[in-house]
Amino acid sequence: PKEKAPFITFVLGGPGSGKGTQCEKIVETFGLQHLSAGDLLRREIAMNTKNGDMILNLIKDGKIVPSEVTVKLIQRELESSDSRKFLIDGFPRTEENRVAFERIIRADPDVVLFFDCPEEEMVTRVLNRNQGRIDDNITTMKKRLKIFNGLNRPVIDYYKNKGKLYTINAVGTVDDIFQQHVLPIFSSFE
Ligand code: UP5
Ligand code: MG
Repeated sequence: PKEKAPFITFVLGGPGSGKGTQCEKIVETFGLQHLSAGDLLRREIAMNTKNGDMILNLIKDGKIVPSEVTVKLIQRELESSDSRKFLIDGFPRTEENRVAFERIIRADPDVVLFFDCPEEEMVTRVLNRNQGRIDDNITTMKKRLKIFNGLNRPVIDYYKNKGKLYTINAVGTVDDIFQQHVLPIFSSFE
């Protein structure tokens, strides 16, 4: 018998909007598996795989890694997991990413979260993070914001039109954002 399709949530929002932070809280409470596209790409750099150098050069410049590469990394994680519920964080970043996911994975997200955060707040958060990310500097951050506004906004609009988008006000404390905005969404799916 064919297995039931997994429950997929895409987690979108600008750089530093709090996607990763809120995903950790969702994992703690609801036990979904967290797949951060950025983390998967950074792991390729760290492991020096054949695409590692190419990925590093794109991330350094805030640019988008070719869809094929990112989707294959996500596919590997989905297929090797025992989980049936996934948070895919920071993907799809472009319409081309979205179409590649649909074509290769043959699945659609059930839910799309959008962490809506003012630019100046995102800049402050990213520049204060201090975890040694090569793209956490003001020059790259400006490029990341530009690419977010130009390429990711159309993806967000696409899911809004499909009725799948939950826009979350990403300003406030981590716990308040989770309790007030994120928790009710996932509670309704339990
Ligand atoms: N913080 C979090 N919440 C806070 C709050 N409510 N109040 C105050 N501070 C808060 O948070 C960022 C910082 O803010 C942290 O220090 C946190 O403690 C604090 P975080 O949860 O990390 O935010 P997040 O939205 O995850 O920010 P991140 O920088 O990870 O977002 P990006 O979308 O820029 O990064 P990502 O890793 O997804 O992508 C990096 C690069 O990889 C991209 O620029 C691109 O080059 C490449 N990429 C692709 O090419 N394709 C992909 O599909 C994905 C990535
Ligand atoms: Mg992140």
